Amino acid sequence: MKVACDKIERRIWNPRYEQMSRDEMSQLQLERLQATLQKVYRNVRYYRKKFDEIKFEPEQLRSLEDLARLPFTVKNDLRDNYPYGLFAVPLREVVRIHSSSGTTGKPTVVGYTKNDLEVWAEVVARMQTAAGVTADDVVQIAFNYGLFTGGFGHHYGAEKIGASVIPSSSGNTRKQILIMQDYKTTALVCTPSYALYLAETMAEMGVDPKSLSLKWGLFGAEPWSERMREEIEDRLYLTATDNYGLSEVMGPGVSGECLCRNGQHIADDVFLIEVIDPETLKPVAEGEWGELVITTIHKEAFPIIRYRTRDISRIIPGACDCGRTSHRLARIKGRTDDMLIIRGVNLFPSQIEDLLMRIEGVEPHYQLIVDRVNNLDTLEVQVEMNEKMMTDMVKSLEALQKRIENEIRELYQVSAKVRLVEPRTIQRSEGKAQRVIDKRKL
Ligand code: DLL
Repeated sequence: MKVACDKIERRIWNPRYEQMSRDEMSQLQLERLQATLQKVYRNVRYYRKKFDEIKFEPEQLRSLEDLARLPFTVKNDLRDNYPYGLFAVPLREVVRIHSSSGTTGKPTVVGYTKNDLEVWAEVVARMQTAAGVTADDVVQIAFNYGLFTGGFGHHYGAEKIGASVIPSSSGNTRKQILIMQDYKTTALVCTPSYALYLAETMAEMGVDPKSLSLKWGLFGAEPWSERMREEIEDRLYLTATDNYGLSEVMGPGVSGECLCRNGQHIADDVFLIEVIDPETLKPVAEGEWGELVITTIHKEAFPIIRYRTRDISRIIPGACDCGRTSHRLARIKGRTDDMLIIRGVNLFPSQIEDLLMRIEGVEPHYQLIVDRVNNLDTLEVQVEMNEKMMTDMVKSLEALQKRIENEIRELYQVSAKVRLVEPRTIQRSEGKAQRVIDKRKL
């Protein structure tokens, strides 16, 4: 169910910042960047050392372009300074701590002052308003509440808007659906893969999604494709938007789509985003794809300078029809560390997803198994067939497998083996889906 962009009532949470002229915004960014650099130079030994090494003093920053002179910060720098080494205020002023575990090594720890929590709630309120949420909505937050930033991050934004918030957290899928029914949830907040899992469980329970009150779906925290959006909208009868963030720079709230759904609006007064070529580390041309590098310019406890996110996106040039003046991010294609290199060909799981979603007879549940056999990379795509396919097409299974294999080869020049598996055999996720099992790394 799509809402046409020109037919929607355009609510903007904070017109002063969301509709600021680009010149005024650049000036504000410069001032906030200068203040941030002063602060980290004074208070964080790690940054002082890095700046001293290149003989950079914060006063030397005269323009936003000068930021490119500074070194990057990477995840390992956070780990090396575990747990509090990069905090820019004494722990006494920190009122909240989150962390993200990742798959290897020590977790990364981030902190927030009272004011940081205010700013966080503010940017999330803007993003949720852009996605349709108002004080009249009942917002069910099915993200984990805990060290992960998804639950608490969305929670305080929705409360700030004045919506009725249901902190259902993740898991308990059947109970989530009962809550949705009984409490008349109008906005669902979770990962896109969990939204699909909810739809599937509804079908099992005999709950008709049309009988629910869902209007808005705010999905994020993992890569997903445009076709996955269509699938979720068709199954859940809501309007789905994408939103992005990461714990190292704050959590959800970095950017989010408005109902025009033509890129995610960045909270430019809080985050400075550069796009670089991950090989040369130089900025890409305007509008080109590359790795996002984020500097926070309005944080107290845990400011971060030129953080290499590993996320691949691009800035969409031009203005949005919604009236916001902010820069916009294209849908995140994936992470450089999730990018598969199969016999030299680069491939993101989201590209396979996009292809699979166009093929009749298969479900949007898939997993990619990568291995190395006799020194050659192999890719197996496991994808579930739907019930109908199971019953009436046993003969043509092989043909379908071949068809998908051919399409992958034609589109991405990768030879993959496709294995159609029975419905409900691929593990469902209550949070971020695991799309890739790379046995080469095990
Ligand atoms: O996932 C924060 C978040 C929570 C964002 C809820 C949106 C909604 P982390 O656990 O630190 O934080 O993971 C951050 O997840 O670097 C991306 O690789 C990925 N990611 C987040 N949002 C999106 C998105 C939260 N909309 C990492 N599309 C990021 C694609 C996303 N990838």
